[in-house]
Amino acid sequence: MKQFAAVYGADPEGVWAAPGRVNLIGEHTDYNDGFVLPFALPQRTVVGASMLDTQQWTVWSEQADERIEFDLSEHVSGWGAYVAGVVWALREAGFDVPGARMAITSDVPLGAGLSSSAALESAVLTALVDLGGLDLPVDERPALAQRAENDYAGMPCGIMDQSASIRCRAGHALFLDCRSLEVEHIPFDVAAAGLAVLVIDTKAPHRHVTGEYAARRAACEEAARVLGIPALRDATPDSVAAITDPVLQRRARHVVTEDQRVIDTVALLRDGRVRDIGPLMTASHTSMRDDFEITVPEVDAAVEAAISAGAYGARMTGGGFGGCVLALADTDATDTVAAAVAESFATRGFAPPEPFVAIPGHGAVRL
Ligand code: GAF
Repeated sequence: MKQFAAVYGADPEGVWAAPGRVNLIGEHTDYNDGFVLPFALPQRTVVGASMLDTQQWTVWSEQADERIEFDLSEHVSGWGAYVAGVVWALREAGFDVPGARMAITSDVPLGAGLSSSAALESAVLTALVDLGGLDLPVDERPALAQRAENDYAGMPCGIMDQSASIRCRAGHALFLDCRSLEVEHIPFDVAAAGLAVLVIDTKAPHRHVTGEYAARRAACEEAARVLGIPALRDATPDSVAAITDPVLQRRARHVVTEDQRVIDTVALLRDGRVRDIGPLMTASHTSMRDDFEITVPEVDAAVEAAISAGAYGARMTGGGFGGCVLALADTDATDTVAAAVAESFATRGFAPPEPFVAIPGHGAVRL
């Protein structure tokens, strides 16, 4: 890895990579013990690393253009929290983590809702586990990376993004049961169906993301408490209809209907009916807009323009309050859809969106 050699004057012992993700459907269901269906992107975070014989970590990031050093006595903030958080979480789990020098580079867009932080955590985790020969099975790694983000970096996320970055397979979407952590790799070869998933980065600045995310999570937990169930995974449309607080009822209704949409999407994909998932995607967006209230004008405009231009379905992906929209369209219609969104944005005075076609990639690997 040329960056490692440039910073440290030697080749790394190894190079590891972990991808960003888009979520096809199943938003804000993960921390409700529900279902999600993400796939990994080809864009990924790459970590070159070598062991040190002291319990110290030196980390250089190309994107941050910064080199940090820490040991076990310090709490690191900023981008380094995702690295130091992984070291901390591994130690909390009882592992003897090796000290290391690392060089990190990434082409996962930052702050676009494509899980750049999960990609960083997952790449660092995979590197440290391999370097140290730690006995941590792959299916137990996402919870550890999530712990780094929850308890070290302070973001109360669910387990979807780290699971996608670590467990996805190329050409497949990951059907994850966030309660049992069982996965099924669902073939998702959209190109073979003459289709494409267009990702449109709306470039909308994220507004109050962590606070609003935590508020949604708290509302879901409160709704489950009111219903006397462990998590909203266990609610039904009828039980949700009986919640008297109108806001809690809407939040819970999103989760219950969204879980069902994931299950319905998987059933259609198993039948090879890719085009037919479009209406479920659009219904998911409507639910996020009206019931969960996590969309912003830019993502609503992008969804509307994409559908008017012929997309079979479109929805915001990720935690919300900005970020990216997915549109499912015929392969030869993606330019038309992208142009329609750009025109809509120009008319409204929004910054130009950035579209790209997403190909389902592979989870974390040693290169
Ligand atoms: C963010 C979180 F990190 C995920 O855990 C998930 O809750 C998602 O928002 C919403 O589906 O990406």
